[in-house]
Amino acid sequence: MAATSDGGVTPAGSVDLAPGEDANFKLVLGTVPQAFDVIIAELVTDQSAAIELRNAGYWGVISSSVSRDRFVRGVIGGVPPASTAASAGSPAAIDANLVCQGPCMMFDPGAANFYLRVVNTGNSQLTAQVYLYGYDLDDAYEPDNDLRSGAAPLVDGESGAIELLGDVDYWSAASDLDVTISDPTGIDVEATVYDTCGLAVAGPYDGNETFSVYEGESVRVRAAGEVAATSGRSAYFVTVDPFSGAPRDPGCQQATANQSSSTPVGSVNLSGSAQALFVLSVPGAVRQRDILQVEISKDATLEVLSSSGGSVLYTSHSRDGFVAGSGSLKMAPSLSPSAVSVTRACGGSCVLIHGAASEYLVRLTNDGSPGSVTLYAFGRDFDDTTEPANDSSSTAPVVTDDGQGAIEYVGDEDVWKVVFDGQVSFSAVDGAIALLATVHGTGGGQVAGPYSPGVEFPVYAGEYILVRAANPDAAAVSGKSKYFLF
Ligand SMILES: [Ca+2]
Ligand SMILES: [Ca+2]
Ligand SMILES: [Ca+2]
Ligand SMILES: [Ca+2]
Repeated sequence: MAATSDGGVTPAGSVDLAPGEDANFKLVLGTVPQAFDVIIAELVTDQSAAIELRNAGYWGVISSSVSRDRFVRGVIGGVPPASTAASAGSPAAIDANLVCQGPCMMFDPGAANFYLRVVNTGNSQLTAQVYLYGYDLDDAYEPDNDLRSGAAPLVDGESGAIELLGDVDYWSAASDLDVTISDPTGIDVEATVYDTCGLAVAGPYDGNETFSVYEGESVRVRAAGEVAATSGRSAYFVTVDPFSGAPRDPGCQQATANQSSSTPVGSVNLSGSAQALFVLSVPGAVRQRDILQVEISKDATLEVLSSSGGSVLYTSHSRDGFVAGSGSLKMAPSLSPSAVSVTRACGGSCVLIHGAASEYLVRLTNDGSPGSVTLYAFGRDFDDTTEPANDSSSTAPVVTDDGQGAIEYVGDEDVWKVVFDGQVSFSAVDGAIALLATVHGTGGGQVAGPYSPGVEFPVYAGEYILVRAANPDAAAVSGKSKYFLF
């Protein structure tokens, strides 16, 4: 059965089916997909019937329809399964209509091949014509509105349609508004509000439900379920009313990392255990520094997530350190205070990242005490001055009488070369995260240890000492991870 380009004026084929009988057509789309947004397959009948769009191998059902009101992904219950192999169809064209005249579906074919199966699900003979034609989507904002960046403005009386399975339509608010998205006559829709950072902040709301949208936010409209329909059954309308001012928790803010440890990149007032979100952009000049330090002005939960807002990469609950993932840090037993001055401390929870990405999501969860929380995010050099040479035994520094380093980022390992036979004293700053030292032979194999800070151990010329965090997922600012090898 060949697709037509006349907008559905000419039928592409016909069926004459006894109750329970089906017919199969191999679809010949030719150049029609290049000339139109989508293909419509439609059976013109008021009788009980089903159509199924099947894949190139025939047995996979892509979508189904038993009504002019909608089509759904996959099969529809109650339609008898195919029991015979597909038969090849024959040619022809259609009738341009926003509303189908029987079971119908729209699909974007790409370069794939398809079969159409027509089933008589009624109790009497079904004689009907089948149309297969190229069609341009009626939603004027397609396909730009598939992305938030291509959202159309929310204006009273505007409309859109969910004409394809999986279609999403974004709308943007230029001012504070109350919005209602009407339910289409054929399918149900739902609306979700996204903040200026693209994070879902309210909804989903059903069709005909009124909700508030703040300036700069976006509304995403999609079908409630895996369903779509031609515009006559999937069109929805936008109603805009004066803002009713329902308050909402502080939304997301944009922040840009800098190179100053004393210049905040953002702040937020938080009460109780409220949360705040920042989308943190990290400019190239900051990424080129050794460390990106993300720090807040109090000991509360600081999480650094991948930019999509998906997985938690790092978590810090206090200035004492941080861990990869969402666990919490176990502290080493406190040692006697060190006489050596501490290089750097954080003023609150902080996370240090070596090899920063261009964007993160930063989430703060308040500790219960109300007040303003300040966010810092800055690029800086390692405090550990033997980085990155100490990452490899071939460039490792020599243990002299004042070897010192720090485990500043998750995964940091520091290798030291031994050039004498004797004793080495291993110590760390008071309150440091748990650290370990191991002794390795010239071939790299471990020959002694692990040792914890506060011990002396024997070493021989030619050996190496490796220092790392006891928890391989933990690290801390140098004031909480600095160690000494005497
Ligand atoms: Ca649409
Ligand atoms: Ca869309
Ligand atoms: Ca180090
Ligand atoms: Ca290192």
